[in-house]
Amino acid sequence: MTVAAAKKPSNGKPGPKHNIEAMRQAYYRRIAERHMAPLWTVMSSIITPEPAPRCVPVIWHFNDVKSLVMESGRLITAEEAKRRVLILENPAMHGESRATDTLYAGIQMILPGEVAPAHLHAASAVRFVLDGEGAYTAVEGEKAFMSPGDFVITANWAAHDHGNPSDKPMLWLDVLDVPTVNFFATSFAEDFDEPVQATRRQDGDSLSFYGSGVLPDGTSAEELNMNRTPVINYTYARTRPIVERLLHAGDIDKSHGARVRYANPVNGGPVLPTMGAALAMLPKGFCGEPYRSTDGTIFVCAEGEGATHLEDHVLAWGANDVFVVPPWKRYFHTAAKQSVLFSISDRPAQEALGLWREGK
Ligand code: 1HN
Repeated sequence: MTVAAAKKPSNGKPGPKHNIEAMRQAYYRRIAERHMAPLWTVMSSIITPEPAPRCVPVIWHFNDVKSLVMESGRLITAEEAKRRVLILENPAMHGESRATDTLYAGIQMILPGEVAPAHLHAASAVRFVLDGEGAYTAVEGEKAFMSPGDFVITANWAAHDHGNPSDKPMLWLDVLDVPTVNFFATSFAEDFDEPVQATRRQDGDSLSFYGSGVLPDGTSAEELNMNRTPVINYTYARTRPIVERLLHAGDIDKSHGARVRYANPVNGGPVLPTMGAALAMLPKGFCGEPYRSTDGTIFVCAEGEGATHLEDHVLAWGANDVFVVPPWKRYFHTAAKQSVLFSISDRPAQEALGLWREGK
């Protein structure tokens, strides 16, 4: 029905229901042509009373993942691919390269003798090592030789390349803030001048200089206030004994177990402004209290066996399985064996914006 055909109410008030509805629809079509829309038809879907994430709970079991990732090694080299990665796609967002609403995740594999050429970009990356020994990530001239459980950081605009001088393939989980960077339309990227960066520091220098209770003399105020950590590798060899100590000390959070967050050792802040990570040890038989928070979280089981229970899902995990807990979904962990869970989320970004919230 056109506007002309809709009967005009004589008293100036809205007319019979069918008339007013037809008039509204015609009006909406007219304003749409001018790139406008009525708020009152969408208000409750854009201002939801509670978070309405798109991502759903999902788990990738390492046995499947490893054999499929290894197969890619026969199809393309790391050099041709630049990064030989299988993206972990959230089933609710196929084709969008997202594990959660705000985070990208993938499994990267590098074969003995391969190099993944140096580049740099606005997105920040973290890696959690799953399998192999002795491949490295070079970040701004420091090669971090990696072992399973290591947590390696490539902050935004830090030049980075990977190489594998060992005799075993290495696999790791990459998590990047790519969807966040692209939400703000702030992506920039460049290839580095050389495919392999010249080594300017020894493996472990960044930890030794900035994460050992001393600081290089002359560390500037600017370096003290950086919004990202100067440490590029938080090794499992150092962090695991700390959560074990917490466990033995009885310092066990009722929901999260004996947990530490990875911190910028210079100022206590998160490792990156956009992403924060934690490592937790759950004692055998642990049954956590339900918890929820607004940060969508990617977990990796570093050791052990257990399950994460959500309202309508049970994610049963073992070593190297990767799984997603969506924002504001209530969950609790159970551990059949003593277990270690690594987790990463967008919590620092939410906190910086005053949005982060947690609850039972
Ligand atoms: C990247 O630079 C790496 O450097 C891995 O290893 C995964 C996914 C999207 C964009 C850049 C890497 C990536 C990535």
